[in-house]
Amino acid sequence: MATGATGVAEAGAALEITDGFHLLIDALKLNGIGTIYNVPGIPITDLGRYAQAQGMRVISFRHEQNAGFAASVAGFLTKTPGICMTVSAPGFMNGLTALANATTNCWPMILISGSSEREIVDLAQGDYEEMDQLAMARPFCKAAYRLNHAEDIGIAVARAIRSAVSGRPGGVYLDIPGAMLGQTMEAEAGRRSLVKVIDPAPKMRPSPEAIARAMGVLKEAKRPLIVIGKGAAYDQSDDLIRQLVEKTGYPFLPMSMAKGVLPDTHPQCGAAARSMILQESDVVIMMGARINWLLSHGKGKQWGEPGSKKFVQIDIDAEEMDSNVEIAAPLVGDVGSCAAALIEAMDADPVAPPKDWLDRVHAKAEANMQKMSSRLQNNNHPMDYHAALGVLKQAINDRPDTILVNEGANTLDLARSIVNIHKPRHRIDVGTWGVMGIGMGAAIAAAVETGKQVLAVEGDSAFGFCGMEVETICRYKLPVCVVVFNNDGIYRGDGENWGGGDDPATTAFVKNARYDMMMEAFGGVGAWVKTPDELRQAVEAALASGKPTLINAAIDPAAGKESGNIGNLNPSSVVAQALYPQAKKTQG
Ligand code: ADP
Ligand code: TPW
Ligand code: MG
Repeated sequence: MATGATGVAEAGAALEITDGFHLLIDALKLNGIGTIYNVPGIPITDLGRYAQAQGMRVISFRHEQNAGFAASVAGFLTKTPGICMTVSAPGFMNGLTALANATTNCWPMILISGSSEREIVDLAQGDYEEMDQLAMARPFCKAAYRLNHAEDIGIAVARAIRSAVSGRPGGVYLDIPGAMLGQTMEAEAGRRSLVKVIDPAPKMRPSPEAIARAMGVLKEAKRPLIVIGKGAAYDQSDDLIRQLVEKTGYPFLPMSMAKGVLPDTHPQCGAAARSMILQESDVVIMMGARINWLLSHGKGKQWGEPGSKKFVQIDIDAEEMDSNVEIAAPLVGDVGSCAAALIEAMDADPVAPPKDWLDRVHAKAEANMQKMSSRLQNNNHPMDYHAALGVLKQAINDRPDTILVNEGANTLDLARSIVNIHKPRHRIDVGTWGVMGIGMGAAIAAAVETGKQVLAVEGDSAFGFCGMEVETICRYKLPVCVVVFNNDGIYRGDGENWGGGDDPATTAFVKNARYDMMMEAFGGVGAWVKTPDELRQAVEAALASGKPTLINAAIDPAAGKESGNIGNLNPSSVVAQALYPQAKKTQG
């Protein structure tokens, strides 16, 4: 008999009690959370079972890091914290990387971990999976709380949700001592103890003075630019962003996970003229994008003459302003409210669309795209990245509802610039840290949260960090097609052992590895393809069928570059060139 969350019928009399397990489930459900990304074990095995019995979707993973990545991506996609649930010490630690990554990316997530007996942990008496998890978690998240009493569950969950989504979103840790889950309470008192969070992420409107200041800067602009970041994608005010961009007539540049907020094919998209617009623009509106390493900290050659730019920055977090360069006009608020206020100001006092500038950006973008287009159709043998990505670009153009997940080095950098995205939040990648291993968690979360088809384009190394989750994809029958760009290694597959020994190069993998057979091992579809035509057929079949599929795409081991587009970030050794003749190949 189903017990229901709040009542256990005993000996015919309705003994209305509830317990920590069920209060936690009820608290999550009350706040609109319907999915848990989980790896079972003591003390949370039954929590997962009960959650499933109570109508929640519980997706059990093979490794907590992937469950955590999935939760964080669910948070990005839905503006509701994704929930990752783990066991104590080792499971908790495995989830912690994802929690830290969520915080770094400003994605809301809650890591709920079971923990051992407080009294034993605090006296370091060696409990099962003993660890002071609360203390460990603190530096890696926005907030960390421990729940000692079942009657506090309602308020603790409310606090965790609000901490995760309000202001700048991020990761929150909730520590659940196992004993607490079994505590009982009178059901009615339990119901009353639950808290529904009202307005968890209140709108933050910029002040009229701040808008006037920004308008003053925009009025002077000759070569303006709008940089759209994943904070804007997260905000979901897609219509307002489009209105603002179109009203200004300014070219825009999407950061990687903001591709699709406006379609990459939009006439004002300047992505294909990136170098030129970054260098030559005189006023830049940063919209939910930090001026961090991904934008060379707003300095250096990439940004043209020092002092040649003024920045208007829209961000929910006031502390982000002036983090790297002076911000002439800070707009502290949510993207939607700031965009609406700017639109209103421009309705009253229009800015002139910079036609000549936009024409120049167009011309440059066209020329660059032209140069690229023939490379995308090459038939080189072995297949190179460009030919393979030409096929995937077409596949996404044909099915713009497909969510693209992307990780690797060359696989990431080239796919980001080649594959157009047409809809908001339809590209998920390695984010601010450039973390490898997010791919399968992201693909699973995207499929679960949206019900849409997912295409995960993975470097063979990147895939290795999370590949076991293909079993999860098969088990839950998710519409995920994984394409592994198999170049036999990290960056390239043709590395040598610089000491001349028998061990393989540090960056090389087994040649001709059959990743496709991993998917087949669990009942999914596998394909090993070596030409663009074979790839096209396999992708078509996968996207048309929605079946879990892994396409192992053989890529020329010599086609990639060391570290993809960011080889310049590798530290250099002054003696390497003299010591190792091979260093020339990777270090130029
Ligand atoms: P990207 O990597 O795409 O450049 P970042 O992750 O560096 O983007 O920046 C995202 C920024 O967006 C963060 O500074 C964050 O504070 C901000 N942000 C997050 N949510 C919102 C929101 N709803 N409105 C405004 N800014 C937001
Ligand atoms: C958690 C360092 C950055 S990119 C990469 C590694 C290991 C793999 C690149 O090879 P791949 O792609 O995926 O085969 P390709 O097309 O260039 O061959 N550990 C973590 N994160 C990062 N970023 C690394 C290591 C890294
Ligand atoms: Mg590789």
